Amino acid sequence: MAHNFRTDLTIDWCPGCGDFGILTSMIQALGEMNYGPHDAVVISGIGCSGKTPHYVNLAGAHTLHGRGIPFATGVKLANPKLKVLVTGGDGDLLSIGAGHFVAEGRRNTGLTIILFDNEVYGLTKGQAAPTMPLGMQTKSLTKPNVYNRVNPVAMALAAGYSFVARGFSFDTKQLKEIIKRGLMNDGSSLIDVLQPCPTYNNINTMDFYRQKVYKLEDDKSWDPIITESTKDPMEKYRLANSRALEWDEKIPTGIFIENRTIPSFTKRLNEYIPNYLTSPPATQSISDSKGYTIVDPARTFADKIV
Ligand SMILES: Cc1ncc(C[n+]2csc(CCOP(=O)(O)OP(=O)(O)O)c2C)c(N)n1
Ligand code: SF4
Ligand SMILES: [Mg+2]
Repeated sequence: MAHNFRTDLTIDWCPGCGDFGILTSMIQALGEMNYGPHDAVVISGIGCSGKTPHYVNLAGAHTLHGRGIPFATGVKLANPKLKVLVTGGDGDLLSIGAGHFVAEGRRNTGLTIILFDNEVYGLTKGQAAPTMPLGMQTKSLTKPNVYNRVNPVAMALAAGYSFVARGFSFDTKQLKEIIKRGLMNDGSSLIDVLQPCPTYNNINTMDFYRQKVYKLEDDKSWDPIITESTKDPMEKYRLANSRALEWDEKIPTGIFIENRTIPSFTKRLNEYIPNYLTSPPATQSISDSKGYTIVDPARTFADKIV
């Protein structure tokens, strides 16, 4: 029987919040990938977005603000067969967690990161998040924003994520397909999701996005996939970057880059640690039948002692 990916917990997001569409898309994507309860986990930081693991019927962890990526990296490295999803806000992933966000692109560990992009710190009552443009003033701010914004898609392309995409929380059909493609990627996937926060952000509303978003895939010549036989990968990056920077008139959604030539971090580790992928840490015993540890630190670190 197909696994039911929704827990029966009451969801406490505000009415009209874009988070609902993201959760629906995630749950549909997990179902259509035919995963079982032991195939995937969901890890989050702190924020309204951080509550997502409670609503998905999988193992998961609601960790610390900004620390979803390092926690998830540990999970993935211990058990590379798992699909590890990270749900985080624009504050969580691009402010306090920005260093981890960049490092994860360089590693390409194999995480599927879903960025809940509402331009505000929703949970803490609407302060300006790193995706809010300079000078914008929502109803939750006493003065216009004094910071300039970062563009998560351009940042992910620059950091080296092998799959970079953007969705809109109220286009669950497109978002579900993007999440499935991200989950199929062996390396790390960044999915920026435009998400209204009707409680604190009265500017980036559902109608605001509905009028601006367009789909990259509607252009039949759009081809974001890079393989070993792609003649000019740099041209694909140039095109992806220029689309990523579009914002004022129209906002593109869809897949910007899917680079299948970058080896995942777990494959790279396998070059250094014999049998890492065939017997990763999660499959190894750490205690005897009585529960006593069988790990011998002296033996583990023998070759490190000088
Ligand atoms: C170390 C630390 N600093 C600050 C906070 C307070 N805090 C909790 S959530 C949050 C921001 C949430 O905004 P975002 O990540 O965009 O998520 P959203 O609520 O918008 O989904 C902040 C600053 C915290 N919990 N821990
Ligand atoms: S505060 Fe904003 S982001 Fe948080 S649940 Fe409410 S509408 Fe959604
Ligand atoms: Mg936010």
